[in-house]
Amino acid sequence: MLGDLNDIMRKIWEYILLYIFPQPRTPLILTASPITIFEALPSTTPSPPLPPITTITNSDIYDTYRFQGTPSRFRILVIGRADCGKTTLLQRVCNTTEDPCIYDDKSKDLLEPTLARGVHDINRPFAFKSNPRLIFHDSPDIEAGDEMQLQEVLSFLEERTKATDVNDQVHAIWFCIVLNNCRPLFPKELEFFRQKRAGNVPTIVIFTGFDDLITQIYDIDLTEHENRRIAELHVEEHFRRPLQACISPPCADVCFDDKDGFHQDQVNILIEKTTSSLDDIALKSLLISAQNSDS
Ligand SMILES: Nc1nc2c(ncn2[C@@H]2O[C@H](COP(=O)(O)OP(=O)(O)OP(=O)(O)O)[C@@H](O)[C@H]2O)c(=O)[nH]1
Ligand SMILES: [Mg+2]
Repeated sequence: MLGDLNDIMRKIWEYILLYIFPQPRTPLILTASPITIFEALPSTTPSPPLPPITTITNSDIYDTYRFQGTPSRFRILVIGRADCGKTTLLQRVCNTTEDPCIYDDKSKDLLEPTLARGVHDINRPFAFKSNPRLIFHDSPDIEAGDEMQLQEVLSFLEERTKATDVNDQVHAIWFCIVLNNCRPLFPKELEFFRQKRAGNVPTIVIFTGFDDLITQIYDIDLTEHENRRIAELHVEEHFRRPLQACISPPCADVCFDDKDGFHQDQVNILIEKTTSSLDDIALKSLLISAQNSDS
């Protein structure tokens, strides 16, 4: 009896698809048709519960949960090889030459400047006095040693994802990669982008040493502009494209070099790209005001 009804329903549905909505006609439409509701029903069930109009996914629940509270600190995880220019970058962002201070997560206070304690200990956040609302975590050098360093970074991200206070969550990752003609991407750098990471925190890649790359590939028969252009193509082919092909690619990237006079422009681009990669409006405005502020 139910089988007959199903046959009739299926024929009506196919007729509708064939003559009323001839294109596109995919098997997916058929499986999503009302017929499947009847098929799933045992004959004793009185009436089927109506399917929800909007399906709320785990990720929706997570997003709502993730951005609870009002952010007053913008937290950035900085990743990169040793000596790749992380501190230089952060000093430029904060427009300072001072040493960073350890940030105490409990008292929400800046402790004395101490370079040695803060740097490379991912669990010891630090900040600059000039921009105390920008909190940084410096990762261990993921390229050094074994798998431990990368695991430490991934575990740290997972842990911070569980934080209920929005201020304790990591809001962005700045991943520094040194541009080098001879050594493009390192295996563990690529590995980071090949992993599904907890929290889906937006990652911006900062290519440092663009000036060094130009020097490495410099051709005296070409103009300054042409050499720069070739360096840009090199970045595209050997760095940007392989990263974009990964399962968790960066949201954006920006090139940094040591040329005086360009620093502020580069910082502005980095802040703009980081802001664009954020979904939360409160975090966007916090980043902009925290970077500009000196209080
Ligand atoms: N040519 C060039 N040199 C740079 C650039 N960025 C940083 N440097 C230099 O690279 C050296 C290392 O910079 P740091 O900022 O100390 O690098 P770091 O990643 O913080 O180093 P560690 O904390 O020791 O891992 C310094 O001498 C910087 O002046 C860049 O874009 N181009
Ligand atoms: Mg440093």
